[in-house]
Amino acid sequence: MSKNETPRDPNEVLEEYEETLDSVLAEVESPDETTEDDDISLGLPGLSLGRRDFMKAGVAAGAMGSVAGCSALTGGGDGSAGSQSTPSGSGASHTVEPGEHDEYYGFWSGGHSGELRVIGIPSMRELTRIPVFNTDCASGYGFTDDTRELLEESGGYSWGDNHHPNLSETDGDYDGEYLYVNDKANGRIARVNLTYFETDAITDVPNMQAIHGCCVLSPDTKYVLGNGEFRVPLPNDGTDAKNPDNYTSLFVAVDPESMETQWQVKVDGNLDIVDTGKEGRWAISSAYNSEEATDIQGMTKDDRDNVKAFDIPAIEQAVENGNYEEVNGIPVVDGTQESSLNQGDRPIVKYIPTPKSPHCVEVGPNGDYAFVAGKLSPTVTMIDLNALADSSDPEDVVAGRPRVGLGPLHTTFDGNGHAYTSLFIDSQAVKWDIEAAVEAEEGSEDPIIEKQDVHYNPGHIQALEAMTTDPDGEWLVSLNKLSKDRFLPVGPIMPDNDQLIHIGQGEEEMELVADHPAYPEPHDCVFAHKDKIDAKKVYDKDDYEETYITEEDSGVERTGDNSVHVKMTTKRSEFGLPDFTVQEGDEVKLSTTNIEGVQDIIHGVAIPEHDINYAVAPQDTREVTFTADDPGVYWIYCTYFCSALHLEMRSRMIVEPAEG
Ligand code: K7E
Ligand code: CUA
Repeated sequence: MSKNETPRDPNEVLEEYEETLDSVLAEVESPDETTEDDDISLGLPGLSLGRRDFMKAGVAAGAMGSVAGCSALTGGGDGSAGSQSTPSGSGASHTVEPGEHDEYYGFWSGGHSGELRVIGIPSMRELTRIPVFNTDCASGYGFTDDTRELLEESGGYSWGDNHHPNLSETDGDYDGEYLYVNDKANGRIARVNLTYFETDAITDVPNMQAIHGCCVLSPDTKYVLGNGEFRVPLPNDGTDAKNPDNYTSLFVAVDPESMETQWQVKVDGNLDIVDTGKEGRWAISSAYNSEEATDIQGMTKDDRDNVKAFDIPAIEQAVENGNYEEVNGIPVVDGTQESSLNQGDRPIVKYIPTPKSPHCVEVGPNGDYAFVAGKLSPTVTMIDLNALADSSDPEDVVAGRPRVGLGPLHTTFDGNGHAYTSLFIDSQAVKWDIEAAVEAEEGSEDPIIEKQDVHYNPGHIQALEAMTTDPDGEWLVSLNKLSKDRFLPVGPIMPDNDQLIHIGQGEEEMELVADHPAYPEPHDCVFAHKDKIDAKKVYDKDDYEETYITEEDSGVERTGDNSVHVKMTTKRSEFGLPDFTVQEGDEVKLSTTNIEGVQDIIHGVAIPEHDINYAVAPQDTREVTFTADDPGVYWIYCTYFCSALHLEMRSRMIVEPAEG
């Protein structure tokens, strides 16, 4: 909007949004029908909205940033369906006493913050953060030589948008080795080493722009798989830029060890989220743009989109037979509907028609069904993975389609026959019976057991170890996009709200137990029992490449006319060198080893006015290379409060003026 244009009435904007949403939800019967029961007063004189409109208002409020009267939400409500208080309930406690440990690790994607967060369950305490696509001042990730190179060699971007964290699996269970996560923004996949909780590899996947869906191929992590969401020309080099018909979406397989791109499959429409069956054969991807349009009206035009079922061994066979085109060094297999590879009795990609613009795919614990949440359709489509191989009519593979509520996005499982689906528009978690949904007619609400209000507009929903073959039940987290009135106001950019819900073993009612504000913006999370992760507390120097430095090694070595290598140790409470001298213009390589063997004694190496600060954990060695441009004295100091003499833990870098 230009400066002198009159700002629009927020209510007008809201109305316009509602009209758009109504038009895309046209297939929902009587969408505006509300009952007495559902009425929620907004607390504004003369204004009363139905439950559905109330939640929609929430969505629009988030998009617009400000809506008059939004703050009145706290005063409103008649205590019915939208009650915002925490229920007294059955007394399920998520308290972890001081000094006690959580039962589970939760790994949260950090969205466009680029980082991951590690949160203990059930306490919801934040344990640490793992920088992945961002730089991080506290750890020095992106500042030390190895981590800076990692970011530079994977594209040199300063941010990423991680959505889907996945733990490596052996025999369908978490093996605690690695976590893989996508970067939606720049088409990358990163790996985090769970021995040290550090990012150790990032692959910039060729030919793809937005990698949205990301998962590992169960049961043994043969590949890390990624979905291309944004259609782009192939190759995206300026040709066909104005010809969207020729854009394409790719599905990619990355090797989990080498992190190299193995092959890609080109499809019709686009690709959104992906999960795999439990037997290593099927990867199921949702999609929302079978129209292949470039604007929202076009993308939501058709009543059907296609879920794609990738037959992994069939694709591998095609690659082996040389049935591909090589683009930027990667074999790209043609998986479009017209492709000859899809005409025989073993097509490489099956296209399964699904109601309008579905969102997520999650495969249930026993691997029988893939659950495709409708997003714009109020249903979840269950795809029978056992029927996929032999069925020629794609409709035959639909095992059930319960009507669960408005805006279903994601589904999770308790391992006791129940599915839990997040309802973005209704702001609820709905619990339903999987087998009852198979028995029931399409569109039936009978399988629904219970609905729990959440606050507000949930995206992912995740129960303990729900992505393994043997989920643990007990706790579920609803990752809500908006918190609105749930926390003290902190300015217009409000936290998200991750809510902890007790589900027990599925026999009890769901109970909301805790709100947890989250910095923007988590999408998904994954939980592993603490016994499955073996995090080291001290580095093993055999695990890294840099040369370990002893106290005797501390010193300055001139390595060229304009370069020096400074080596020094760190320990309580001194650096290996009280001072060192370099010449103006020298390229300085500074190597530091923390020679302590005691856990939790970290030293920081900060150099003022040189943009350098990094952590060195016990027995770790880190290197940083920089240019000493300005003559002068620079106090190097320790940034981790390591001892009573921490403030005295200093060294001096003296930069002598160049001669002449
Ligand atoms: Cu639904 Cu990127 Cu998994 Cu966000 S995605 S919510
Ligand atoms: Cu070392 Cu503070």
